[in-house]
Amino acid sequence: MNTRNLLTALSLMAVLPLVTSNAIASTDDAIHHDAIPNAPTITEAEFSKGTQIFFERCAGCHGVLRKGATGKPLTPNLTIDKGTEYLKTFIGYGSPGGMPNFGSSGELTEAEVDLMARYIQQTPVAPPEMGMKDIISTWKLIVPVKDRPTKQMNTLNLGNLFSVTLRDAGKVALIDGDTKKIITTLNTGYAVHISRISASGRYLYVTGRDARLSLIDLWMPTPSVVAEVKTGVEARSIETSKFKGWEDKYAISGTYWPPQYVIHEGDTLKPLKIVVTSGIASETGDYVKEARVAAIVASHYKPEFMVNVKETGKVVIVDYSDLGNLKTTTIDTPRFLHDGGFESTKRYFMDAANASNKIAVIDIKENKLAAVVDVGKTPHPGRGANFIDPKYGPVWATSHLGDDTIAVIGTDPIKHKANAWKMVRQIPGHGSGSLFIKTHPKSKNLWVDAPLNGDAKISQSIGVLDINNLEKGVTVLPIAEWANLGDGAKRVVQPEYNKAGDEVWFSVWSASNLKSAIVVVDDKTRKLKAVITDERLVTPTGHFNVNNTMHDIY
Ligand code: DHE
Repeated sequence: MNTRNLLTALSLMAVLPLVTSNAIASTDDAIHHDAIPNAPTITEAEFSKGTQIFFERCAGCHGVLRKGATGKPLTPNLTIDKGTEYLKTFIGYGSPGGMPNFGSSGELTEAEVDLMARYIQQTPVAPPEMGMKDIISTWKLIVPVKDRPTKQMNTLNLGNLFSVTLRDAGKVALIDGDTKKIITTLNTGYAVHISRISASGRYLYVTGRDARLSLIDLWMPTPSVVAEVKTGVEARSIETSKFKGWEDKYAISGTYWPPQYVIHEGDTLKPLKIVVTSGIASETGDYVKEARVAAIVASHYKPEFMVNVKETGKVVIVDYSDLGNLKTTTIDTPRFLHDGGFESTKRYFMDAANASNKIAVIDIKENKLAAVVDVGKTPHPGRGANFIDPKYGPVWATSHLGDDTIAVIGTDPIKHKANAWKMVRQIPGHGSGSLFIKTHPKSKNLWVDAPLNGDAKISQSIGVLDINNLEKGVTVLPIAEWANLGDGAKRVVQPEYNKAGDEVWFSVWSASNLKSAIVVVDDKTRKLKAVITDERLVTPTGHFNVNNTMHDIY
């Protein structure tokens, strides 16, 4: 484990003793006494290690309380019946439904797979809640606004800058899209998840999986972190106010744990308002404590954020024009909401309800559910891809975690009414285990990855389709082979365009002790343009172009 992971684990452990666990302080080889008498034997030391591994690798899909969402529920009433051997096979080899192969990929050792199979048969631990006092005590204003530049103090072409997640290093790398050189790497939270950019293009917001938010001022002579705050123990989303007149005013962060969202001052991250998302689920009427905040998007039409509450199947539209009298509209959708993005006019939010195999279409002008579209198994669009289909007009597309199809949905209810909110095509993609799909208004290519596919040939390559000839099917490009990194498990993840829309960037994501790379492909010729390698490029995953992220171009 690297030092950073160790520190994170230690800080997490510092939190967990406050927790409703049955653990008793004891020596390392003491047996953990679980509330469930027939849970398999596990020592206190193993239980602590299991808690750490579960947080780092499993909680994202299965939930802190293990009640399930993208992944299956793993509560002891279910896992004990399955037994340790069965669970070991699942953890070791994964499943076609999207469970990663933690054992055969080398991410967990045989002993760790065995430990985790026993760990998930114990009673889950619930980390503590965090209120305003707890959150504000973590807030660090590193450079106050008055001490920051009043104009851009560097000569960088900020629109073509990429913020690259260095997952296991707990950093982001800022890469100059023109020269392909790393400008700087900056310390952020553990396993950074996404970067988002303020409406003016000046501030970059980064969230760690550990809910540490970092605010980076791109106008500094060398862009640097000017504020930080920790809003919980698990998070995936951050967004900023984009409506005219509200540029850079607010940021909003969502946490998986505690289940809530926080509105922050845009230029300092000071927390201003916390709203808890636990509540009643849309389809079942059940009370859900762990109702986690997944994707958040910002309206360009009104001073509003759209907040996905995963387990309750609700999109909460938050009007940020008056925080003291907060107005919200709650839209019931199928569950479980995960990620999504706008169609080309940005009036409709195409929102993946992944466990229901559906896309919920939210009309953010009228603030209501416009449609629900059946797609393939476990849609996972990232932000999706918008293009003009030669037959069906304007469309938005998603690929899937659970099958190898691409769903193409008509998005123009005015000129192509008959196709609107219908899956007009279901075409073969690159393989199941896909996470992201992308195109650009200037491109005729549709790129689709499959990093979680069990076949290394598929997870290490990319599929590309010609938008004007979708029937022709996928052409496969061996991206990892082009990176020429040698042996070792790797995954090719997330197509992302440069500002001009003539290059596509991919991460070749290897283990933290192996070499990784960013591969840049010429969009027109589909030929290799550049391979970015650098010893600082540790486990690159998401990479976010400033201009495209700022304007929601995808
Ligand atoms: Fe992500 C986006 C959650 C695993 C890379 N991921 C998102 C979003 C959510 C999410 C809710 C949308 C944020 C938004 O738009 O506001 N991701 C989760 C999980 O819960 C999950 C399944 C499991 C976990 O433990 O985190 C998960 N994600 C991964 C990965 O393993 C990836 C490939 C590598 C990594 O860095 O962890 C990964 N997720 C990404 C990326 C985006 C993302 C690159 C942004 C895509 C975009 O184009 O905006």
